[in-house]
Amino acid sequence: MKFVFATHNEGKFKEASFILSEYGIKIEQKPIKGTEIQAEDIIYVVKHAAKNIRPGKDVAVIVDDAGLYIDALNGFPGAFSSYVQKTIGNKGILKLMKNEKKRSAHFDAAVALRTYDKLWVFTGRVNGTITGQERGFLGFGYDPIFIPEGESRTFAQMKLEEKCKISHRALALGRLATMVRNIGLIRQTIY
Ligand code: ITT
Repeated sequence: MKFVFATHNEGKFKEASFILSEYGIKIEQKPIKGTEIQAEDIIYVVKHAAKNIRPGKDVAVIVDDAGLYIDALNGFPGAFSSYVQKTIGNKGILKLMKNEKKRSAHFDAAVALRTYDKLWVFTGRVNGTITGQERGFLGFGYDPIFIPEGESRTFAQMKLEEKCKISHRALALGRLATMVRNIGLIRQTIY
């Protein structure tokens, strides 16, 4: 089975490659994602995108949609994280959070696996807090303003391997990979 990871986002692809390689799954990047609708629920978004992809019998396509949910902003930007990152960006978010004492937030990831005749969705969440200013240059997107629970560094101050031990994406893809192995979509060789 060939695994294709449908995204335009290079950072996401690098993380997914690392996470899934730990489970013996190799992926190829393709900038296809079906039609992406704007909806409040990332599970719905990912399901819709994956439904519109029709892979051949020997291909499985993975679609990933993620969002940052800030409690003091009632869950904003959430499912609209992509648009908000492109428009006001991290600086805009920090401005909205200026003087805000409540800094709690979480990242959610929803990943869909689409085969010729089936569709599965898995999710992952990481809780954390929003910083006062951007910190770090690694990662992508909102990483410089998010500190995961139990850490003092932002995701952008962590190496990819460190972020990928605890991230929303690692949890969701870990669940996907476990299912893939359980149903035998790939066969592991045990020496
Ligand atoms: P594709 O739709 O092509 O996969 P995208 O960047 O639009 O790429 P999403 O809609 O899933 O992906 O992401 C929403 C926004 O959240 C986007 O601006 C990302 O940069 C950001 N984002 C997603 N995962 C993230 C992560 O692990 N760390 C920081 N920011 C992230």
